Amino acid sequence: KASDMNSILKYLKNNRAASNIKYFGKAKGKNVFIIHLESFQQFLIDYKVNGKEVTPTLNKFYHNKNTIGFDNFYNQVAQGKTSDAEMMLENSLYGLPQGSAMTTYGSQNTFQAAPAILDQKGYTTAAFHGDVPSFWNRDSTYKSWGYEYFFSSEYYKTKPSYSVGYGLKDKIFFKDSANYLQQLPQPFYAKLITLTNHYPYELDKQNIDFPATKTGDKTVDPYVQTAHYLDEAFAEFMQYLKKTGLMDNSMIVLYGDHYGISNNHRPAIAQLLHKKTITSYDLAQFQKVPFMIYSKGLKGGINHTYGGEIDVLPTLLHLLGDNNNNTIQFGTDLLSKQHDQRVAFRNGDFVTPKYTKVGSTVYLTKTGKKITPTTSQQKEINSIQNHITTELSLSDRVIYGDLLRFYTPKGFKPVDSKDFTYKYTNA
Ligand code: GP9
Ligand code: MN
Repeated sequence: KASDMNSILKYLKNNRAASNIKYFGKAKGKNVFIIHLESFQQFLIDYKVNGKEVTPTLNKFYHNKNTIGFDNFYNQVAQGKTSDAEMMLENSLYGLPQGSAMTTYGSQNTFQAAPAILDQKGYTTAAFHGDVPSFWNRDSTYKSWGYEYFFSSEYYKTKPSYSVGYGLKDKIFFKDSANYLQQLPQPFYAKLITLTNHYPYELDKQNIDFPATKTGDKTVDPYVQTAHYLDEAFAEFMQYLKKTGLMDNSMIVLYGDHYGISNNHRPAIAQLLHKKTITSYDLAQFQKVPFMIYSKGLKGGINHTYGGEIDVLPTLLHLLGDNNNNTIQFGTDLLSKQHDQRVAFRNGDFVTPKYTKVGSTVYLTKTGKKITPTTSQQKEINSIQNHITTELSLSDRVIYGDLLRFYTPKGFKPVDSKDFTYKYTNA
């Protein structure tokens, strides 16, 4: 019902975070790259195997003086995995408690997604991915989100040796994507979704350039090898960005979508983290993924703010100089002084700078110590829980009820997905 929108608008009005004058508009007018690091966890950053960094290029990028690198940023996906991450990143709406919102609602729902917002500010918008267009219903969903171009596997030259697992190997993917990027009118918003660092972390012999870990868990041990390959692929892409000057006139955003090593591998995780045992607290903290924003001239550094994938869109819009005052977005700008540091997991668990709650157990976030809450702590925890539950259910109501069709932010033109075909005409 149209009236359902009112309670959501009211809730969001009370939960807005104003932009931070130190960062607002600092990347205005620049191209935007969103680089999706498949199954990439934060623990890999600066991680070493046999004294060698797994991802030297990403590490350097993370520590670059013009990069803001977040070290308390969590993935918040559920069953929709990659698609949940995409939904949060580009809409600031949560994925659903079950299934994938892109699959179930991507075709028919109304969205006010990043590509549509930026298209209306004069950006060219394009998504790149080396898998078939129908995976996670991307071909349809991207039209609802306003993507002008979707370069899926159909747009890339393929040979059996070019692919592994779900699709194109990352090095070939980045190299061939450059041919299309070259032709996009600037400024553009380009999202590149990598693939090789995906379970089961397979790679052909000639591309293996790093030792596997030795936990003895066959699912876990090759993870660092494909992560290293992804790092090399990114290094090659950076060379291209530097050579073409894109490095200087773009904001480059990197993020990991979700875990690569699932909770079913506790003994191996313990070995990787050099711990005796792994608690539920450790597993919650293991859900951290990278989030980095590079833009030449930006004041970088490691930022310890707690946040997650839901917060990306408001953060980026402020950096691009968009006040973003009346959109339906559930996250808040990570760089805002009013940013909300209560991070929701999709099952209702949460992390805040003070508490980490898993099931009915509460830990102190700083130390990992399990607590029996005092009366006043319990009050605080209940109020966080109440907030988390409300936020998740309001976001779900937007998607289940297709509520965005009843509300168009001022200055925004609704997307007509029929405007897009993604037919390859350039052959
Ligand atoms: C497939 C890829 C993988 O195209 O994005 O999705 P995931 O299995 O990680 O959800
Ligand atoms: Mn994924």
